[in-house]
Amino acid sequence: MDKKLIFSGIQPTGTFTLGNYIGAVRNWGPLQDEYNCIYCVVDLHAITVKQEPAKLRKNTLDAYALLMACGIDTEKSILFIQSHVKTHAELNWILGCSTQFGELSRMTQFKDKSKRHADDVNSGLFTYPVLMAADILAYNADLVPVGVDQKQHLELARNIAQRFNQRYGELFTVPEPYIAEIGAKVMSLQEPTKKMSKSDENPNACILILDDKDTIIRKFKRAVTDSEAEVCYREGKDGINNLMTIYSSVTGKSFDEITSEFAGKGYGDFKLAVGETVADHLAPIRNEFDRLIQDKAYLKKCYTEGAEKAQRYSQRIVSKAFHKVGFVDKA
Ligand code: AQP
Repeated sequence: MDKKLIFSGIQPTGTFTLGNYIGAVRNWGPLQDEYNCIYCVVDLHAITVKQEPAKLRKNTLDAYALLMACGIDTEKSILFIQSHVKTHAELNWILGCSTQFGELSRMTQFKDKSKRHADDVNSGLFTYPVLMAADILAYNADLVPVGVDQKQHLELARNIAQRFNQRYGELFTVPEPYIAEIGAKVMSLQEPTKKMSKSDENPNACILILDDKDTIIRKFKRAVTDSEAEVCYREGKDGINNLMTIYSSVTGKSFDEITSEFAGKGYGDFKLAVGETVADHLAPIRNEFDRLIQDKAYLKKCYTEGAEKAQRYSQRIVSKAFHKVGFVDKA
């Protein structure tokens, strides 16, 4: 039987956080042996909030190299930059005409981001999930590994695919989410009821995967917890629950094992252990990133080849969509 197809993307809106890593990117590498994988840096999505052009260009290259440093192998997977492949924007338009205003208005990410960026509630921010549907459907992906925060967008992509298929005849695969059991939502270290985000203005709120060891330990030491002193996973202990989730997903230990390990010890010991473990886990990624980012020619070769493969792959599906909606075929 043919291998199933995986698609996922990440925005180059800053260095990846530990949330991006644990909730999504870390799982992408191991999937390459079992599935055909297509991954991309979604720079078109990034400009739905204001970006400084030079910084966006740098962040995009960094994100590409970081994905490689996290284990994406360009010999096994297609890895490319979204704006290099024109089918995404083309299919975005077609799918936008099969998406209702009301559906988009219900998206919680739009509500959150339009509050956070109240001076720039642009139409790209509103139609972001349509472009995300186009990213996925242009490849007829079966599975989409994402963090829990993207589940609602994926539901919408499924609805859009079904609606198009009903209206114009079968074309799109209806994709399934692929969500990690532990760490699907890593929370802010400063406000543990809020998800950890690259664009958080408080640098202590998130661990960046390129932070050095001292910085990582310092941020964990400052993490907001509670006034008890018991390391256990319980409702209401949001800060500790988050640290336990992080520790568990990096060490593979269960919550019970973690509770036993820190029985009789204070939060200080626990935070230090989490910090050291995370820093040691991320060190090889930082080293590999430092090596890759020096070699711009190699990166260029990889992303150029990746875009060519992605264009060829998606063009077949998007041309069929053009035909189905009634556009005259190009000679
Ligand atoms: N805190 C998180 N916990 C688990 N998974 C997360 N993801 C994001 N934050 C967490 C997952 O990371 C993947 C890539 O996300 P993205 O960059 O495309 O967009 P995002 O979800 O908007 O991520 P950020 O970090 O919050 O970016 P900004 O601040 O720019 O909006 C997705 O699979 C996402 O689920």
